[in-house]
Amino acid sequence: MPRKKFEPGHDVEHLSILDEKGKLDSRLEPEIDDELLLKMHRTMLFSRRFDEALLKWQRQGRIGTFAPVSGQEAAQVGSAAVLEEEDWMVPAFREFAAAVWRGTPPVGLLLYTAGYNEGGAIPEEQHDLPIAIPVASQLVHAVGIAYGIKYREREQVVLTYFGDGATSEGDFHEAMNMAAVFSTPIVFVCQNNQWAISVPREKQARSRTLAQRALAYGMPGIQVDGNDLLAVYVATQEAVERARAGKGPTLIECVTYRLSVHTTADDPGKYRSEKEVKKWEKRDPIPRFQNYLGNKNLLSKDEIEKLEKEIKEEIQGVWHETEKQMERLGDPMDMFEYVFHEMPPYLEEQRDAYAEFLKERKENHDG
Ligand SMILES: Cc1ncc(C[n+]2csc(CCOP(=O)(O)OP(=O)(O)O)c2C)c(N)n1
Ligand SMILES: [Mg+2]
Repeated sequence: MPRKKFEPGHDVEHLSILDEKGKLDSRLEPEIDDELLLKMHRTMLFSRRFDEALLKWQRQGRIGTFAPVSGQEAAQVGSAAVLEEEDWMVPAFREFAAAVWRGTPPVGLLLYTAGYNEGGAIPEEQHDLPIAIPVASQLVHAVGIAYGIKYREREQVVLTYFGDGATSEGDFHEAMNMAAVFSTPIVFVCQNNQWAISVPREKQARSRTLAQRALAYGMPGIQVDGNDLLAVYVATQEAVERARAGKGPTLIECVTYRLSVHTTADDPGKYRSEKEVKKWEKRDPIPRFQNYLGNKNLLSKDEIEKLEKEIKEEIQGVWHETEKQMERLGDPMDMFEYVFHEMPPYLEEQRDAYAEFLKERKENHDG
């Protein structure tokens, strides 16, 4: 036969369990204990309110730029919640909700956005990598960790986050290929939030889904409603189980939306319509999940109100604590640290000149 069809080995599915109107497909409902459901809800709500506070503080000139998470809380919390403590989480730059879930203190996140490098430090026992700004660069690091886990015959899994825009980077393809060829224990979570700054999803790839890119590398790929926490949780659980059982990587495409600005340095009004934003506001992952919890008699309107109040106070506390820490942190000489083990001579020269400059300035000031 001169022509025959190849079977790609995997199918690409779309998974949705709780639709945007809050209707549950009970056949697909996962068994998650109540305490975990409520903890996931609290983390999503905290992340949304923290995001809003950060934006306000940035507009007031108190902190620097950051990449808001609003709209993507279910994609992050629903996936991070599947990990065990000893697993690894490798973020890009928008993963504040996942970081909070993993135990990063919000004070650290706030310090980081205020420009204090101390805030970027991950507690030693926490298996997370720091924020990675160069798009898709974290994916190769994540595969390296997964390869190390396999080599040492450990039972850990790596979960790494990236955006729709990152799938056009060479690093994405290199990471996917190596992960599959060496059957490493890794889950790739693509948060397809429809935009890479001002570049829309359609200009990113011609393929119908981003999930189907997995097929070319010989790994399973699934697309989920990324604003449906239950669907994200189920798909991640399947992928993590597969990885832990030595069956290799998975690509999960979470279809979601960035409800806020790309970063505080951008004006989305210049490239996307109000109508589009309104459409996605109706698909907000948080009220949808609240409906679900309400229908299960786990969370009442009064309890939500109480929680909102508690979170507001907590966030005020985070600000006060951060302000206190800012008084004692932030040596400008730190900018010369942490990149080179042995500093190149030209940087040594700059460091010494800067130290001299600071000394003179202080003497003039004191004098
Ligand atoms: C290698 C590299 N190129 C360009 C940039 C500038 N940049 C920052 S975020 C971004 C878009 C990323 O889009 P996506 O991967 O969809 O993630 P999102 O911001 O939507 O979460 C770009 C181009 C960068 N940080 N790194
Ligand atoms: Mg994007």
